[in-house]
Amino acid sequence: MSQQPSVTDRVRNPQMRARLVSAEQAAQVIQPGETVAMSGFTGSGYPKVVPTALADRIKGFHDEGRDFRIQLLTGASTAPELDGALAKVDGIALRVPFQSDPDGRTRINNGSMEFIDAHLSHVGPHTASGFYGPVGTAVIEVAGIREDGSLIPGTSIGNNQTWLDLAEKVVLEVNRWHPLGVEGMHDVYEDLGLPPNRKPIPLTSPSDRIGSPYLHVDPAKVVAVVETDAPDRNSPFSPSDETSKQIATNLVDFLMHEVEHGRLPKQLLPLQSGIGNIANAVLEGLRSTGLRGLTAYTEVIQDGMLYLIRDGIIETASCTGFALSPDASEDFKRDVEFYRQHIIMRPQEISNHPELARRLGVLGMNGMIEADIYGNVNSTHVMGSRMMNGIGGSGDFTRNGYLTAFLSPSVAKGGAISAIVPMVSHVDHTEHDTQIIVTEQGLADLRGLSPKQRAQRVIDACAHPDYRPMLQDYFDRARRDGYAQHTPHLLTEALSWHQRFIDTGTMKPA
Ligand code: 0RQ
Repeated sequence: MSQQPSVTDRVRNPQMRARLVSAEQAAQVIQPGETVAMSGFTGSGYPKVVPTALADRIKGFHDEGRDFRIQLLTGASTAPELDGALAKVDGIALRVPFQSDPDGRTRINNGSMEFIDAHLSHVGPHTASGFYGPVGTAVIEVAGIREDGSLIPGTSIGNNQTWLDLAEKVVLEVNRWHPLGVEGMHDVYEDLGLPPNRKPIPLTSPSDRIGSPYLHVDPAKVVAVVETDAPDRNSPFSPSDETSKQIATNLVDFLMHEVEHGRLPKQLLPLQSGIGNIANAVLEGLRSTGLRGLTAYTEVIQDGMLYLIRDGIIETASCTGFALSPDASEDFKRDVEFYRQHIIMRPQEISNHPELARRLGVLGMNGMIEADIYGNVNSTHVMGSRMMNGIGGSGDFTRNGYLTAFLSPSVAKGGAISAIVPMVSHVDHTEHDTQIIVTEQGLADLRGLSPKQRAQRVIDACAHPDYRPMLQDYFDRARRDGYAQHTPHLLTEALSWHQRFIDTGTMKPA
């Protein structure tokens, strides 16, 4: 029988050890109506047992006909044990700033849960400025508590330092699942301040370390410490399909063309990559280019990026969290000493900082729901109304990066929806920010083009052949009959494709 490691391995501070309680006891500190700030970023480093115990407590209240809902802040999306458990019992009145849980999505879209979809770099400073009211309790997962009471972060940092600073009460979940070898991988820069007291952030390369490897908390605020041993969400990746591979090929060919023409350096620029199969296919595609010594300045490391680090193609990656499959997660844990030399985890205010994205010249690559012919992009809303996940970090990087691309299959739902439309049904990224649009059909480089030039490029390069003639017809008639000719539109028709889908189940005319 394997010997259970002693509590002192992970909770080395005696004062904190004295606060060890069960998850159920810890959940008692959270009161109805509180704003609760939890750790967690794209399914990594979120508390695993207190949220579930809180959900049970909330259900008990509801069964007795009593109100109990909270305002929930996190870094980004979490997992079924947190977002899922609380959404299922109708325990969340307001959610900020990003979530991808199916039950949460249903509640947001049936109107029973409010959701504020915020740029991830904004959430910490906006909470510190009081935009979301006072924070009652912070529930933060860590890998360990040191003798001096400082905290060893786990697989994400997100807004944790801000939550620890702002909350009245703090609950810590110490999770043995995190390898102790993560100690030293983090770089918590705390000197951010708010206007008018902000200073330049002294970071000039993705590999710079400018802060402390530890999180800090006033021990007097720590009301409960809970031990856990549970894995991050770690969902498996399906292998890239032909469409994702073609999108990746189109983008990678373009990047190599830019290198050949001296518009990008041989090591490219610090990569920022969204998550999902297309992003993974792009990272895979970079492997075959022969490029080495790359860097990443991104928010999430997923499988493709981890393996580029393992194989020496990416030298340093800066992030705030992980989104790994079970296999990649095992790889990370097994070789954590190696990865610690190549990965730096930072607060999301730093990983997604607009000024740093601009100065480092990030090369951004994110998914989208739809783009219009002029280059406006919708990352969040299906048919203008139904929230998918949220803007996440896509705006932080798109507005401020050096070269930024949006990637999507040209059609969705078996061809019933065109991802290229006359006018987007919701705008997250404007035509002023969008530079490159890529589908499996091709790539439109919109830099240096006027609106009408952009429209023709997007129709020719990116539209699916089933929709290309319809888009060309719309554009031609808008140029002939539109109110004005700078950005020609036919306003009564501009959103008619979306209405047709709602009415008939397809954007294609009968
Ligand atoms: O729906 O799951 O029901 O089949 O959207 O689409 O093609 O699998 O692509 O997983 O990359 O997601 C924009 C949602 C794309 C994502 C979005 C439907 C499609 C499918 C997923 P099903 P795909 P992806 C880093 C950066 C915003 C946040 C961001 C996202 C589902 O990339 O959330 O960039 N981005 N963060 O069928 C109706 C359309 C559609 C559509 C796709 N035009 N109309 N449905 N779908 N296009 C990470 C963080 O910031 C944390």
